[in-house]
Amino acid sequence: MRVLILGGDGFCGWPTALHLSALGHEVAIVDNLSRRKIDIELEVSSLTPIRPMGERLRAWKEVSGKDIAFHDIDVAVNYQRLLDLLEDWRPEAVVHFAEQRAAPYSMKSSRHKRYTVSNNLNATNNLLAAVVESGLDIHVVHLGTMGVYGYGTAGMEIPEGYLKVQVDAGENGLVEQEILYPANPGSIYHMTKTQDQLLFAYYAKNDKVRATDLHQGIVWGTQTKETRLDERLINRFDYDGDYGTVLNRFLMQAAIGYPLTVHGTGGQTRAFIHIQDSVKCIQLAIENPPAKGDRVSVFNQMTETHRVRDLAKMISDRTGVEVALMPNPRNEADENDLHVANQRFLHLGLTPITLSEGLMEEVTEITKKYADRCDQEKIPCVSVWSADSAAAKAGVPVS
Ligand code: NAD
Ligand code: USQ
Repeated sequence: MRVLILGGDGFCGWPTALHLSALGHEVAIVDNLSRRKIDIELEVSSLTPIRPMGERLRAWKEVSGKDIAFHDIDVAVNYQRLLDLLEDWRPEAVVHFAEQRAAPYSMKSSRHKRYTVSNNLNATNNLLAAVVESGLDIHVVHLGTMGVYGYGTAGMEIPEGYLKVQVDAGENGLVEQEILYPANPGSIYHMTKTQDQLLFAYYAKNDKVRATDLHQGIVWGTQTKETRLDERLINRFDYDGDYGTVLNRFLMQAAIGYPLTVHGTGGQTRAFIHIQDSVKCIQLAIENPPAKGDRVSVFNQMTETHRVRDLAKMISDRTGVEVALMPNPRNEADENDLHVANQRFLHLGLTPITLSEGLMEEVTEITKKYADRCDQEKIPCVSVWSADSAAAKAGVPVS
């Protein structure tokens, strides 16, 4: 299959491109390198020494004998170049990772909010409009987020995208409907993903675009089978207060003896998936497209849930590093339960990789190996959600 990967230079996109290429798919990458430019803005860099795109692709050719083409296109801005590429290369599937994905970055200032909204919504709308204008039958696979459901305790298992509801319609009795699960975003970034959902629903209904939306949990780990093959293929590892995600941050903090930065009480429960399973899920999604005319196919792309303080305790018990309870810079529930349905991927054959000593050890090894690249001043989360959480600006532990 010909698969175009938008955002193929990123943390999830790069290992996905290699995985699909290794399986024999013809792969091309589109990326405007905005994530690398944001590193320059934030004066931070991936803990792992990621190579420039040209070197990555030459190394992959040497290692695998396979070519991956690269196109430097801003899909949120350069609609015509995206359309020309679809018409010339005629992909059968497009995997869409090309969005600004950090909640803290999206909350830094009004400029960051506006950039995130404009980048993410235009990227998605441009892709869908270009698929329609090309007249090609292209399956669009989008990386969404578990965060579209919100993080209150739902009191039920979160279904895969759709919720059955019964409405009391008076004399018409009870009306049953299946609706998109009510959106409840916790940041401007998560809000863009809830709006992406409506774009997919609309284009699937109106233009019969085949669309799959993957509601992904927090991705942890860094290496996959393919990125391990050569140092030059190494994947990105974000550890800073804006882009670093919780489990990878804790593993990295433990490796350098930095107290684990738990926000608030650490009572937040979140969904997780290892990067190796993430690339496998994307493979399964492109191999199982919805029929033309179907509604958007939604999968919950996660394998396990954990409470933040439990993760911290487990890592602290393993390594002896202390836990520091920090004022929470976000507006989010202090405590929540989370139960998530993920049967759709399990039925397609996913055998989940769950948190294991071995995989945590691999992350620890990598973070130790590159510890000298860590700028400890970049570890605290200094992006605050509102004046209420401004006290957190100081980044001072409360215990
Ligand atoms: P990332 O920032 O590492 O990668 C995104 C890539 O897209 C970057 O290389 C960036 O340069 C590119 N990009 C952004 N805007 C673009 C544009 N307008 N035109 C072209 N390229 C553009 O992020 P990631 O961690 O790989 O996440 C990929 C996707 O998966 C995101 O949409 C994110 O919301 C979703 N996701 C990520 C996680 C996670 O834990 N990392 C979890 C759930 C969902
Ligand atoms: N947290 C800490 N300490 C830290 C960092 C985070 O306690 O040092 C807490 C946060 O307050 C939050 C939880 O850990 O309660 C998760 O934060 P995170 O930064 O790991 O994840 P999040 O902001 O939700 O975003 C990440 C990705 C995003 C993706 C999302 C999936 O950056 O692209 O959409 O995970 S999900 O969380 O399932 O919505």
